[in-house]
Amino acid sequence: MALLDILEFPDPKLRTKAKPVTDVNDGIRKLVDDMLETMYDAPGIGLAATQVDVHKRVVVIDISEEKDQPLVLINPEFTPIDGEQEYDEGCLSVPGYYETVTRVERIRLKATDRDGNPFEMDCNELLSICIQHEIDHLDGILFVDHISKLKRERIKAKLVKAHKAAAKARR
Ligand code: GNR
Ligand code: NI
Repeated sequence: MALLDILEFPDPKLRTKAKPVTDVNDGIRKLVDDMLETMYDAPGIGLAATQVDVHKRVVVIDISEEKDQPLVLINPEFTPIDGEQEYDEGCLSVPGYYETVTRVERIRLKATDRDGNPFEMDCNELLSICIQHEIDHLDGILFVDHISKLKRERIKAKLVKAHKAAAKARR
């Protein structure tokens, strides 16, 4: 297992559209294990491969209190069922910032598990939010794309400044 580096906004690599996984093999399972370790270490409730600069459609999620219910989603897709919900979202790629995002409340998820078996499930509440947030990452979309341009540009400027200060401290 290994901890992976997480890309941060406004890194243009976060805009890459991830490619479908054609074969769930040991290389994909190694990526999944490294992503789970990275997500639990961060800590976060989800992580998309895009965030660790791997442009394959792989997501890990664990919204459980005990952090003992990992969910592995390969080639995830969702269809909206109904409703809308607002939630103060954060993102490991936008550290320190939280903004209210409106998303679909209930969705039907279709994905493949770590053994290559397809499955479907209906999701609501936080799990639904997290799945939509992670699938956005695979399409190069961040939660800040769902808020006003003014707020997004403010967050961008602050993160660029923080990245410059961090780079300077490292020299
Ligand atoms: O850890 C995370 N928390 C979170 C809170 C509200 C909505 C979405 C999320 S996902 C985020 C981890 C992350 O950045 N996943 O891509
Ligand atoms: Ni995120």
